[in-house]
Amino acid sequence: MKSISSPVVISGFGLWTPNYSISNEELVEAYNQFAENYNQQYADEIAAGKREAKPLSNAEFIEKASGIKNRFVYRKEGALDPERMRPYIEPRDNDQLSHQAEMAVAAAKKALTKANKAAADIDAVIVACSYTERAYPAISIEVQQALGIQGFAFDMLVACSSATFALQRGYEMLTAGTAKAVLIINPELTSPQNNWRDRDSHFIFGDIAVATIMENADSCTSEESYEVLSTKSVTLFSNNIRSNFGYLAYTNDSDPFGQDKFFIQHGRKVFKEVCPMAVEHLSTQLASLGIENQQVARWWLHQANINMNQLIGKKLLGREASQEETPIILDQYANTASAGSLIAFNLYHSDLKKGDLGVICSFGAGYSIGSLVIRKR
Ligand code: CO8
Repeated sequence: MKSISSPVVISGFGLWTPNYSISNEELVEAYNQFAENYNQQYADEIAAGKREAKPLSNAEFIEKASGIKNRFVYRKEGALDPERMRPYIEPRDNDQLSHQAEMAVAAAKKALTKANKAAADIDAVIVACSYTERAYPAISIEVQQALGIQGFAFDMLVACSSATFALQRGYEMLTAGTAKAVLIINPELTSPQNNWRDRDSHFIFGDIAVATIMENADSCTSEESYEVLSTKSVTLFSNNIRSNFGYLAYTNDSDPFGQDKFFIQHGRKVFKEVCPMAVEHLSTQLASLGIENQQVARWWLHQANINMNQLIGKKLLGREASQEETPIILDQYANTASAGSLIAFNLYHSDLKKGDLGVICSFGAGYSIGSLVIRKR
């Protein structure tokens, strides 16, 4: 173990975007065709009150209710086929790089370049996201091998807060001296868990991978870095965002592809309960550092819903927050589970000046809230 002296910094970051995207219009057209086919197929049962008709979706509603106009997807094939309504992701042999590892490696390479680091400089890898495509061997260990990193790796799942909670674990390892440089990757492959046949949620998610390098300031050679001033997390159990997908389906004879196995939420309740929690969480954290909310130059907030972010921004600042202060990336990327705040960070940072303060914050399923206060060096 080394002795601890120098502060922890974020020294590299990278964003990998899939090749395919789906606009609201394309999504709605496919869903509505599926719904009409369904309603026709079950017309008698629907008329007899034995089955509910599928309601139609609407692109204007989606944009107004969520701020989403587009989403990137790892695979587009199949997702817009009214007869299928789920992407086709081809199976791979055990000796091929798995899908999520491929996404993770692509983002990791960008972060390593930005941090001016080689694989030999890293000794810990965390893959943190809402789902991993298998339980073991860990995706992180596969990524570690693919990049040629010596040391240790592990996966962690905290839904929307996977990214911020993983950054916090990286911070702690560097503070404790149990790692010298940590690679944190969030390969959010959400499209397989999206219920493409459900009008209320089919528009919400997109796929993406982000990666971050953390190290102590004394080893940092990056042209751009951010000192971590504080980390804070809180969790509070709620069933308002839930998926029952899991390995018990085989033993309790439930349908492994049943409705409850997808992402399900009570969006209004989430909105109402999580916004005040996030405001309180962030205001308290900043106050403990002697920082007033108005002194923060940029808030890289979780990206689930534009109205939510505007409300949180207003409560934090006591006035409307600008796009510059609380950048929104939902229009192009949709909700990318834990990656949203870091997409915003990757896209909206270059104008910050030395000494500027920023906050990275996630909020959502769990419930969970995770935040880091950082300062540009
Ligand atoms: N088209 C047309 N009408 C629609 C549609 C649609 N697609 N969907 C719903 N409607 C209808 C509703 O049925 C309702 O009709 P009625 O008034 O007749 O009952 C009406 O529109 C209004 O519906 P809502 O009240 O539900 O609409 P809202 O304005 O509340 O918007 C949202 C819905 C967008 C879902 C909103 O509530 C929201 O975003 N809330 C916040 C949710 C949130 O933050 N969730 C956290 C997300 S979880 C997460 O980030 C990670 C989870 C783990 C990853 C999972 C990977 C898959």
